[in-house]
Amino acid sequence: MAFELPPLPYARDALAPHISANTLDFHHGKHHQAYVTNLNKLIEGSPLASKSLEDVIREAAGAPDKAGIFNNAAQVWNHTFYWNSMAPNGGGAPKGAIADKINEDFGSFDKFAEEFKTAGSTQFGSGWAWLVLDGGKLKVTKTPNAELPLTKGQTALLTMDVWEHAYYLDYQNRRPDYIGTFLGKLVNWDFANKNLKAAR
Ligand code: MN3
Repeated sequence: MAFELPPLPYARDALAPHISANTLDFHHGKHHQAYVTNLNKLIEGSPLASKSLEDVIREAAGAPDKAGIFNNAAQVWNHTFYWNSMAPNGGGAPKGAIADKINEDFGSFDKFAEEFKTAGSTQFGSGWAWLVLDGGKLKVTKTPNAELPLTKGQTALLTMDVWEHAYYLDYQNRRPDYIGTFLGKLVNWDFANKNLKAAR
């Protein structure tokens, strides 16, 4: 079974004006689709073709001859996770278990937000900012290119794409504005709560 591009969990214009339908047309319809297409080509006819996406990522991670497979498989996973990390009318302070855990592990929501903004804005070049659960504690991390928490023994709770293709059509070079909007208007705390519950 070849991997397929999952549909967006909302309409293409549902995140506007914060992220435009034009950005989602390219980012989901072209970039995410290309990772799926490339992955399928790279694993066609190999034993990896019958494995789960997570198992493909684990097997390809750190194997120099499988770098292309890792990059495309991880980017398929990362983008699906990213779409779900946002919601129409999202953003702002969290509620529920994730709110309590953020207060416990970061001291306050503002401190978490500051760390998350710093991670996103200091990731040089392409990559991702994450909220993860690591050894029972919440942490903010950043990863370059396609790298992801799965191969580091961490559970991802939220992610923000900071590749230029994620924001350039709407924000041009203003990455900090995109990050501020992600936290203020887009972040899907229900998804983070669901991931936290599943990890406990
Ligand atoms: Mn992307």
